[in-house]
Parts: sequence; structure tokens; C-alpha cells
Amino acid sequence: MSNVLDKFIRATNYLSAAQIYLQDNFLLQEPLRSEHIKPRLLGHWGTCPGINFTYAHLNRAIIAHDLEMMFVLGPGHGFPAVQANLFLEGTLSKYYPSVPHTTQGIGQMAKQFSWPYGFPSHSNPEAPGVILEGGELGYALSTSYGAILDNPNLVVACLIGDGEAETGPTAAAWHINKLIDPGHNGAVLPILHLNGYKISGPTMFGRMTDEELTSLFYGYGYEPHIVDAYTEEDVHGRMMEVLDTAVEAIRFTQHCTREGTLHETPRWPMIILRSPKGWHSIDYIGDKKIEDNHYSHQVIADGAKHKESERAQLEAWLKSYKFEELFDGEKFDGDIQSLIPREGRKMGDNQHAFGGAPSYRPLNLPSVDDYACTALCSLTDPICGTESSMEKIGAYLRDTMRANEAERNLRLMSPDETYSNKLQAVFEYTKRTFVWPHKPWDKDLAWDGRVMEMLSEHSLQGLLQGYVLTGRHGVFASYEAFIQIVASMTDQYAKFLKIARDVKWRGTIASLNYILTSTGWRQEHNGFSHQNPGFIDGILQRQGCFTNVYFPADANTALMVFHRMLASTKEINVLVCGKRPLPIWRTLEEAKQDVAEGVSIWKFASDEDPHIVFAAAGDYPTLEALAAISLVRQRAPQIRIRFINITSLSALGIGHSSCQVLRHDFDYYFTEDKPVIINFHGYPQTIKQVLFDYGVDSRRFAIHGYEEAGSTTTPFDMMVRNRVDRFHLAMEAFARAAEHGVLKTEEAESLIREFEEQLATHQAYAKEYGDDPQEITNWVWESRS
Ligand SMILES: Cc1ncc(C[n+]2csc(CCOP(=O)(O)OP(=O)(O)O)c2C)c(N)n1
Ligand SMILES: [Mg+2]
Repeated sequence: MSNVLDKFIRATNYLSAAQIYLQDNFLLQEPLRSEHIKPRLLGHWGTCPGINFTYAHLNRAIIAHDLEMMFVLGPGHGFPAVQANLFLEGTLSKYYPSVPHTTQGIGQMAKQFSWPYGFPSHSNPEAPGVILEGGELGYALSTSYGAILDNPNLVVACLIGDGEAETGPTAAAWHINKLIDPGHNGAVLPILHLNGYKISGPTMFGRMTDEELTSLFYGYGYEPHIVDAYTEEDVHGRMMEVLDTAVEAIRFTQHCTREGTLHETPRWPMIILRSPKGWHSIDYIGDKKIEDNHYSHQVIADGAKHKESERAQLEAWLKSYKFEELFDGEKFDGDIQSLIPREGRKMGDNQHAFGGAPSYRPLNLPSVDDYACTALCSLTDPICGTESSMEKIGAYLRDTMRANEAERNLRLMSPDETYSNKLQAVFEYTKRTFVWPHKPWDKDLAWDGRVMEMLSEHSLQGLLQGYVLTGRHGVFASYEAFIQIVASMTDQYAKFLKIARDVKWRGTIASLNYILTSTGWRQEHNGFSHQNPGFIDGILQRQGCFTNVYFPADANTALMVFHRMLASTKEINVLVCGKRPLPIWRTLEEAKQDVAEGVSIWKFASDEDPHIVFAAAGDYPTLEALAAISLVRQRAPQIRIRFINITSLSALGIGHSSCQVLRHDFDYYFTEDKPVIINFHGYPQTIKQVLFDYGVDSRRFAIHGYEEAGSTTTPFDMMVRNRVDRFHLAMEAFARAAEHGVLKTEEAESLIREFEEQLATHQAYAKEYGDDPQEITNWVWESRS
């Protein structure tokens, strides 16, 4: 078997190197000349041999144990190795008929690698079987764990770079084993690729002793197995033995749990593969140590096109694989073919990685009508008619989980915040998954729960990506301020999605859905550190028709948004709203329309032929804008006002995604020439960028939003400090009305002075009593009869 494995690895090593260097003479049938070498050598060699070694051994294990296995590669720069294996197993030709399993196909694959309009240099969504780019390192382990949730027969072999393992996200993700119930989930087999080096120096893990490594990973809860290519006489034998042991351990743990005979904490296997970086390549170039050193990371012998000596070294190295013994120009050696798993078992063709049926099934969504709030904002009673959007969503999520119980395809990810974000209704149906020991006083914990709680946003994001990319549904609920921790991961996901959406053999997947709550406007008790509406900016920068940011103004609208998010596919959706009770402004029917259209004129707060337009995006900003309209109407009734609510912003501007921008043209809502006062949940700059493409006269727009002002203060003072409160908005309206001759200048100045005094009085009140005046807290909308 060692000989068979060796041949397979020689073949994939050769094919990996051929991709990096060759634009011709792909089988080295002629002496290697300069013109055979690509003009721009772009790729990474050092990690490839270890990947090829691992992939070949995994193939053997798949065949021996009839495993349903997927491969997740952490260091995505090792893509030549993945591509070589996809080619060898026939998956590449299946999805790319232009790359047949022939000499010509080898040439195509090699020439097109890292070539303009060819194959990318890193793992990518256009490669079959890939669910992680691995360009930005650190996310392989959490993504792998996401893939095996609710896939009881799946094993994900996850290869983690030892440099990658230094990242915070990977460091945290080792703990995800504590959330994996072997009864209902598959297993991740982590393989730490300990090649000792990263780009330009040694790795921390590479210089740890076996004992230190074993203790570390044992402490994380794993059973570590070291395969040391430096010391093992028979490294193939050792790797086979370790893989067999690992597979048996996984199956035993799963079997016992499923039979109800495992009661202790499960201990999953993991593998530490100690092998030289750039294994089996060039020892030295001049006096520079290449193999087993960081110099093998990228292209070695990068002067080969122009320097004869390096070309000779490159040629000798490539010839050392004796590829001609492995491929006769038509077919690969029988031993190599014997190591290719049967159809349905090839790692690159694992159907979980492709979305679509049968992995993806739409959710059974309960009717939203049953959850609608019917008491609209009352004229006199400040309490009646208020509802918490989050409590509504919690109830809806609970029942959606219940409605999909048989499918087991919906999970909530939360960094320890299900309760504090008021989504705890889900615990009437499910629990937080937690497999490590429970104490009698623990609450809402179970081995098998639909809620994944871990104080590691990176881990949750990775879990969600892995879960969604393998066809299931999930929601990530976070404090708005702290979701920024994963902004870069979301960016990377958005890149993946942007490309994946156009790959025809990738099937439907659910959208990646975020609920951002505990928003900055009600962080008066936590203060400045808990205010950060920046995440939405990143989402709105994503070009394309697949990102939405929703700002539901009340619980009915929040419900409709949430329903839309769960039903949508291949998008990134962000729902932003508070968790405390707020007035209900919209019937469910109106809310439906607001969400469908993204922007709407609220008739109850609007006059015909307005002098001024107020617009708001966000629940607290909407409330303050409506309160401002009330004030203006009381003090200057001659000013006619229109109120517009913006429920959705997307990359293309105001309105809802999929490139359907607005039902009517921009001027229909915002008029051609009237002043517009926008009260926005996030940074004013965000709205400015959205407005730019509408070609508006910016002098017409006054944009109020979060101005980075905050502290431990009262809720209303938090608004005032950022000038999004009713008084600042009303003052803005008076000033604009005066500019347009709707209000006399002296009258406007007098009103502005009066409101400034009011603000000073409120501030003094807050300082003295530590709270807001009742008339602010208990304000209710009074309609004009
Ligand atoms: C988060 C992140 N930081 C930095 C980089 C730049 N980078 C690319 S490869 C690499 C070294 C990776 O080392 P390792 O994980 O050991 O990979 P291997 O040795 O298998 O090539 C670095 C730092 C990156 N891609 N992602
Ligand atoms: Mg490394």
C-alpha cells in the first residue's frame, strides 16, 4: 500500500508543480527550456506536498472504511495541490469538460493555473468541493464544524496550517468540539499541518515538542496522534494506522452515543502531521536552504526562466517524480486509479459542498399573521401598543425551529446573548448545545440543542458559513457593536458568494442572516464601547445585488423582515433593530409592503404637497423623527411635511436588493427640490454614499445619524448628543423652512432658541435625577383629527 500511496503522491506533487511553472512541455518530454516556463510565476509550493500526502491517505481511508468525507483546506494558497487531486480523481473534468483526463487536460490545468482569466491561485468557489477560500487564514476549523452539524454521517477532514493555527479564530475554534453532540452530528478530523514554517519564519507550533503539543490538544479535549515524517521509518504505515484509529474512534463514539451507551465526555481524535515544508523538492539553491525552510513557501527557483542553473535544478526536481512512470500519455497507472474513491465518495464531489437538493431544502415557515401585533400606537397610553421586536422574532424563530424539527436544518448562533438579546423564546422549544459536563443548576443546556452559544464571534461566523454553504439555514444574533469583530470574515464570505452565485453547478443555499440588536441607541448603561453601527457600511459596500440591510421600525416590520430573510437565498441580510418595546406603527399588511418596497411614505404622518420631507431609517430614529413632526406641527402648523420610512438599504442604494431599487423613482418619494431631513441609525456618511448615485443636490439633504458621541447617560441624552433627537430634527426643519420662505426667519430663530433651551432643561434634569423627563419617555403620537 505504501507504494500505491507513494505513486499517487508523486503524481499529485508533479501536477502541483507543473501548475506553478509550466506553460508548455507539460510532461517534460523535451528538455526544459525557458519558453516552457511561465513568464510570471505565481503560486505557493511549500504547503503542497503535505496536502498531497494527506489527500492520498484520506482517499485510502475513504475506500477502506467507505467514508462520506469532505476536505476543507485551511491554507487556500495550497490550491495547486487541491486542483491536482481534483484532476486525478476525475472531479475537475466532470465540472470542467475543457480539462479532460488526458495529456491535453494536464496541459490545460497547468497552463490555466494562476493565469489571466484562468484558474485562481487560491481555493475558490469555482473549484468543486470547496467551501472555503482560505485566502484569509484562520477559518478552516470553524467552517468544518459548521458543515458537520446535523450531517450525522459526514466526516470533514480539515487541514489547518501551523501558521494558520496561530490565528485567534483558529485558537478559539478548537473548543467547538464541546458543542458537538455525536448523536446527531458528523465529525471533524482536524489535521494540523505542522510543516514548521509560515511565509518568512518558523511557526510557534513547529518549535513545540511533541509533549507540549500533545498536552495542548489533549487539554482542548482531543486525542492527538502525531505522525512525524522526520522520525518515522515508515511514514505511510504510521499515517494509515493513525487514520484507521481516528476513523474507528469517531465511529465508536458516534455509535455509543446513538445507542445511548456513551455518558462521558466524548474525546475526538486529531492528527498532527510533522513534515518538511516543501517536502521532496529542492534542498538548497546556492547556500539558501529551501526544503524544510520558509523559503519553500512560494515559488522556489523563481529565476528558472532566465537562469540556467535554477532551470536545471527545477528540471531535476520535476523529473524526480518520474511522472512518465505514472501516466503513459493516456491513462494513469492502475495503482493510482485504485486509490480513487468510487462515485459519490470522492472528496471533491461531495454533494454537501454544492448546496441545492438534497442538502438544501427551503424552511417550512409559519404564517406571520399569527404573530402580528394588532394594537397600533395608542393616542393616550404610552405602554399599550408597544412591543419588543426581538421578543417577536424569538417567538417566530422558536416556531420555525419546531416546524422544521424533522429536517434539523435551522440553527441560531449567538455569542452568549440569546437571553440578553431577548430571543429566549427559543428555549421554550430547544436548548443551548453543550457537551462538556453539566451542573444541576445550569439552565437551558443540552447535548443536542439548536442554539450554538460560544463567546467567539469568529467561531460562530465560521459555523454559520459551514452550515449555510452545506445547504442549511442559520441566523447569527449579535450585539450590533461587536459584530464588527467578524467584519472581515463576512467580507471574505461575500467574495465567495459573489463568485459562487454565478457558478452554475452550485445549487441553492440559504442566505447568511444577521440580527444586530442591543443597538447603540440603547447602550446608555454600557456606554461608548457598546456603540458601533459600522458593520452595515461594509455590507453596503458589497457591489452586486445580494446584500441588504434592514431597519424595521417596529415589531410587525421586524417580523416581516425576518420572514423574508429566512425565505431568501444566496444573499447576505442584516436586520438592525432594538430589543426593547417600542410603538407599533404599522399593521402587518403595511409592514409587508414596507419590506417589499424598501422605502415608503407613511400616510398617517404625511401631508399632501409637502414643504419638507422627513425620512428615517431605524427604529429609534423613526420614533424621534415622528416626535419631531409632532413638534413641528404643534409649533408651525403651516409647514407641510411628508414622512418617509426607509426599511431597507442595499448595495445599490435605497430600497431592497436583487437590483430592484425603488418601485417609484427617487423624486416620487423625496421630491425634486424640497429639503429632506434624514434621521439615520448609523453613520451619516453611510447615507451619503447611498445617495450619491441618485445625483441629488446634496445641499437639499440634512443627514442626522450616529456621530460617535456616547457615554453612560440617559437614553434620550444619547440621542441628543448625536443630534438625532426630536428637538434637533425640529430645529433643522424650522431652519430649512425659513430658508424656503415657509416660515419667517424671526419665527424660526425664536423656535430654535426655545428648543435649545428645552434641551438645556432636559440636560439639567438628567444630571439632577439621572433619568429622562416623563414627557420624553412616555411620548405618544397624536394624530391630527
Ligand atoms: C489572516 C491572514 N494573515 C496573513 C496572511 C498572509 N499569509 C499568507 S500564507 C501565510 C503563512 C501561512 O502559514 P501556514 O498556515 O503554516 O501555511 P503553510 O505553511 O501550509 O503554507 C501568511 C501569513 C493571510 N493569508 N491571512
Ligand atoms: Mg506552515
